[in-house]
Amino acid sequence: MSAKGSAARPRAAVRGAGLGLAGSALLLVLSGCSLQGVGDAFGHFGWPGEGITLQAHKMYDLWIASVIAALIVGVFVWGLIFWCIIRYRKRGDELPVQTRFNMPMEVLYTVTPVLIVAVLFYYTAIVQTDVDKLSKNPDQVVEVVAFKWNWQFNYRDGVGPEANTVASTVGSSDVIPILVLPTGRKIRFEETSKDVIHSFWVPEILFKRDVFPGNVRNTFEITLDKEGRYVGRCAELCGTYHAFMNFELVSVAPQRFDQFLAAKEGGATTQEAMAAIGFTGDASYATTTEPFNTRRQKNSWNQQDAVANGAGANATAGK
Ligand SMILES: [Cu+2]
Repeated sequence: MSAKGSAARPRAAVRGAGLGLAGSALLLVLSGCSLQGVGDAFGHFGWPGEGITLQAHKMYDLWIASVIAALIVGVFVWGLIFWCIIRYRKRGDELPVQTRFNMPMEVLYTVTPVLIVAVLFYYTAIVQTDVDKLSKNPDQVVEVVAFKWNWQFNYRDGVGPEANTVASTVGSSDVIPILVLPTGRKIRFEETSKDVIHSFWVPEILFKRDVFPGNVRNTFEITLDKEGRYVGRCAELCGTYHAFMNFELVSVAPQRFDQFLAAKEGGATTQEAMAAIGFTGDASYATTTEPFNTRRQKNSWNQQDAVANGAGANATAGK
């Protein structure tokens, strides 16, 4: 190999890597146009779905774009590995020079990951800041009160602990609590717990936040952009019946939400208020999940246990 040839090769490697990176960046920008389409085609790359809030869509796009970037880098690296294996395979017993090209290579594999991490960090920081943003005047404030093992949702007339509750809905061992909320409005959640740490989680919001006892009011905001009924869960192991601490989010058009809230403020029960906006009969109760009391009785061994111990789910849940 001539001296000229050996000098040209590292430059070619650096140029190739640069082209690869530029190509990756370009592809990433182009793919931004149809991240949803790419996600749909590949089962969202393990993400639960596109989500039902404006904030969820941003997190979804970040996830899909990051996976695409990781795949591009991965394919590029795999290509380099196989190229090296084939191009520099053993041809004789003579060892090649062991230190050739080491400086450019070391610079390359230090600078490239730092660049990749910096780009990922930049976009993550932007999306995180956006998701955590609180507006000055949210359209609707909901106080989430968690307790072992159920939920109470208080519709408030302002922000902070000093605001008043204008309507409220609470779950029991017989009825799943229903949280009706409007689409297209900024909804602020203020979370507080009566006992231990719980976690407020609707998978389709692609976001969950712990509910603390004491003076900490964990707060976040979302804007729903899709109507529907979605199961909500406690995502923090909080005790024996943690797994059954479900609720239902019912996302409706703003006009229907106003009717619902007016009915509640007028003294209607949650089921009556649901009926007032068209959810009559069984639809006035949760449709995505059922009370844990009922589920326990379906498991015959659980029921026998409960009877033998003289402590049914009812007795525990009521407290
Ligand atoms: Cu809990």
